[in-house]
Amino acid sequence: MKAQFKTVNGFKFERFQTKSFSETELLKRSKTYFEKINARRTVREFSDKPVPAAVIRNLIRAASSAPSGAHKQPWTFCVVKDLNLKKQIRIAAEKEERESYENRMSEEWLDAIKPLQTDWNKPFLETAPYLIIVFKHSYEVKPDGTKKNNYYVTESVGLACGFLLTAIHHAGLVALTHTPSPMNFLSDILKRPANEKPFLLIPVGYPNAETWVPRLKRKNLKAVLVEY
Ligand code: IYR
Repeated sequence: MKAQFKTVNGFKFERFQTKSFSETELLKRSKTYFEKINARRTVREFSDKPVPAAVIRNLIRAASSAPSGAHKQPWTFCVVKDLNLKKQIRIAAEKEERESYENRMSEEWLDAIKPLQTDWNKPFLETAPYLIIVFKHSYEVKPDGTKKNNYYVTESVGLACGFLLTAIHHAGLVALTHTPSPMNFLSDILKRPANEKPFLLIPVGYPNAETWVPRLKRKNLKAVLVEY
């Protein structure tokens, strides 16, 4: 298909065309994809088996293709492979997590995550070959030092993380959506500028040869869907 362009009020548009499938094909494709994505699990037991850096770069490309408010793409993906940095992150995260588990989280919260059997120990922060730390840009700084707004930043970065998780699963790797709290230590260790705030810490790699995950049930369609 030859590329087509037009100009609207001085702004360039390009023709977008996508393949049209029959209803039978739509049904089959949507079901196949559901089955594939439904097999994704959050994993906490990582193998230290290396993953090529080029794979991780493609995953970040996929994540960064997510829609964002005013197409600002208000995100940075920090990919940490360096063993010393991973160790620093583990030590800092475990310090915060220990304080959270022992003093900051309510009984109700601790009770809610009991089925996951997590605690403040985070060995995966060193075992996983990569840590992807996602930062959201609350605003941008122009070359002259003035601030420029971003829009729907949390929604946008949430979408990019969703894209990242599906890309990781599709590639055949596993991930953990880890939220050490508070996360400011990541800005310090990774020396991020003041307009970037840590959003999610995502260890990525292969699962352990023997990996166990909580036996969780997902809500059925009836519980999550309202048809009008
Ligand atoms: N952030 C802590 C605790 C934790 C909180 C929730 I909500 C979870 O779904 C799982 C864990 C941790 O990562 O251990």
